[in-house]
Amino acid sequence: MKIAIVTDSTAYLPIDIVQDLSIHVIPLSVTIDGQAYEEEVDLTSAQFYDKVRGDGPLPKTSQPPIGNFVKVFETLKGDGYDSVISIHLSSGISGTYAGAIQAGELVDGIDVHAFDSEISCYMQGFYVIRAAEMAKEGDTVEEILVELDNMKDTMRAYFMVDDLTHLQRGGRLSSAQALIGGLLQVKPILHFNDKVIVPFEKIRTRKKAMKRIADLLAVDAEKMPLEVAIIHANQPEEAAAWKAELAARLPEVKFTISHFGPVIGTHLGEGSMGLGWVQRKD
Ligand code: MYR
Repeated sequence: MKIAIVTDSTAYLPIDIVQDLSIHVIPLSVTIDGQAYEEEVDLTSAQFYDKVRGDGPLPKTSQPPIGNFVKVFETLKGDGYDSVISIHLSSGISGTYAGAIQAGELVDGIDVHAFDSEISCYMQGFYVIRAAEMAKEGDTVEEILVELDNMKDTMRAYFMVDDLTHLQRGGRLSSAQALIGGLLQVKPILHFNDKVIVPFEKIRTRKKAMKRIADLLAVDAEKMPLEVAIIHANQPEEAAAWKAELAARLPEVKFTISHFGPVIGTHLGEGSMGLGWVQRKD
């Protein structure tokens, strides 16, 4: 039984992990000034933030075309794979997961199991890495899917943005919600609830929001071993400083620094920061 693990670019997995674990990545794209770029293939994160900063053009994002999924699944079939587990960003914020299901129905001779991470970014990556490690160790599709479902119990992510208009403009946080909550005047902490982004708490300043997120992490770190991702939108120094601070407070936690690439950056804006975690399997 040969199982392939597929994901999309919004997991923002480093290339060494992708190669070591034979993960297949399908890119989403971002369009700037009428020019479409597959993220992290045609456009790096740094290039993206440079292009759209200030009064720069308003970018738009697109899920991968179904045909791209079909091509990957056909190739995997040709390479002798029997099954695919295709892990994607939350179905509440993108049609990518639905695209994977549709494409799976179009390809005969290989079983495609799409998995809705109900989250995004490196937390999606946590699922992908676990699935790829299990596939390498010879676990079955059923065993991997059960483990992915179990991971949902301890998967958490909290994040904040510098400017909520990116999320509102892209329709991933309703205007009504933002206005009713008076969120535009504060630095709200956001999270995923039932696959969509909702405010978690209103906090006055960025510093206090980061402290509150760190406290939420500390509560879970008391209960179980964790792996944690610090995710930033073009703020590598701030992310490194936050990691040092968190690691001093929680020495038993394993930290990784990741980033919000062009697609997620389109909806969050430069300067966004987040923390996500899941129970670690040592
Ligand atoms: C598409 O066009 O299909 C992609 C839409 C992506 C929406 C992204 C919304 C923001 C997600 C934030 C994730 C934060 C995780 C810590």
